Amino acid sequence: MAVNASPGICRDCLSRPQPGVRRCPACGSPRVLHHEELSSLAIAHIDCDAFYAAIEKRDNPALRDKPLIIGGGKRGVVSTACYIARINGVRSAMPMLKALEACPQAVVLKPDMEKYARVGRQVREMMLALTPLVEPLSIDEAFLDLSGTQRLHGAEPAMVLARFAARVEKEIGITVSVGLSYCKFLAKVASDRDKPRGFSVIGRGEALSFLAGQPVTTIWGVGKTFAATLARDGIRTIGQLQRMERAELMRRYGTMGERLYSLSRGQDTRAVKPQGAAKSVSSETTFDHDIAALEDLVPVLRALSERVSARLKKADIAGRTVVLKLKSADFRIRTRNRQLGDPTRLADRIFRTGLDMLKREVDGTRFRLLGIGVADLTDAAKADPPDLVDTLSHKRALAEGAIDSLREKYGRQAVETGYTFARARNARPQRDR
Ligand code: DCP
Ligand code: MG
Repeated sequence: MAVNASPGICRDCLSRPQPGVRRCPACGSPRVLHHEELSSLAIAHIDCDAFYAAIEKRDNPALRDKPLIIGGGKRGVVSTACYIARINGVRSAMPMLKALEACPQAVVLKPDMEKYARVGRQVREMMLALTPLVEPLSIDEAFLDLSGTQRLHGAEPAMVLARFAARVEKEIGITVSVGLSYCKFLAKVASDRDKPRGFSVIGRGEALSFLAGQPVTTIWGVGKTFAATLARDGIRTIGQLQRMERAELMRRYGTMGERLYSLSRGQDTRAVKPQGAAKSVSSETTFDHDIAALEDLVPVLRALSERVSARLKKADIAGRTVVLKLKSADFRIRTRNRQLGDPTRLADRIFRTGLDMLKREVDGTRFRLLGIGVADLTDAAKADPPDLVDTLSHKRALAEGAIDSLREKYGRQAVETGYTFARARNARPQRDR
């Protein structure tokens, strides 16, 4: 690391040790944070440590030094294990029997969800006191965007976060781990790097070299299956992705290739979206009779796409990911999604993307529900750029604008497109989300 020009932060007494000083001169703590970009990074991911277990230990100090497993209940699996139990090999989602084989001396408690939700809300309220831009991901974790809050807090985001972590310990009695970076992807990766009671920073300057050594599964959205696909192509590390061209990645992996390209280079422009902001706009319908045939599903899909589009246009927003939802006669839910090159609010693009996914799902299965929607919402400014959309769909976009204005004048039924005209006779009224 290069020379640290700015002072560090003592995570225990919150003083500012001089650059490079490892042990806090004020309190003697070794938990001193230094990073060259400490004063400029503002996107954080905060995740509570061994959340359920930490709450139970707080409420019963006799459990403090014992291995503790929260779980059992209906599914018979581990919800979480404290870090002592983890040393013995216990993991979340492990069958309880296996967990107790690994750690027979563990204390097991059934989850008390109401209590955990209450603590989760408390933590969230403390986050909201720092910035309105808090995006919860689950009961115990959230993204925070602290850009532009320096004057309000009289300190840079890193210090605000260090104070926050100390305050959660003191006032709520559990610990958190903080990841600080310039984008969501790396903030989340960072928070996981130094658990528990961690504070990890990934700056712009080190993003590429840090990522190069990571496995592809570090990338958001790369699960076991996709990692296996990449491994078959000889790709195991993010460094390998960094050396590939965008076109090559897109040719091989479609829209996922685009994500591999940008995230492998530490490029992630997703904004922190506060709670309450809509996450998706969708519309779905349950049929009176189950439908298996594509030609019967298509008009429904078209009508639903138009509803979604109308709501996007009204709210002046657009979505970058099209989501298809199907429920089969035996109540199994399938969702498929596809990311577009640019956000859209056009019924035609939503429909065509949905149709493409729908075609792959039609295999004789009888469906009782069909839904379509868009996620990854953005404002409409960047939606459907005419120069990037191919000429044909540009014409369709213009036609769609014309249809919209006619409908505005004369009502929805005034203009039926070829698809909705044949609207399935057996669709019930739609439900919007
Ligand atoms: N949880 C669960 N089942 C899982 C994973 C998690 O019930 N398979 C619950 C229990 C956790 C809580 O959600 O306490 C938060 O999930 P995390 O993945 O953040 O796990 P922990 O907070 O327990 O541990 P860590 O310190 O790794 O964040
Ligand atoms: Mg957690």
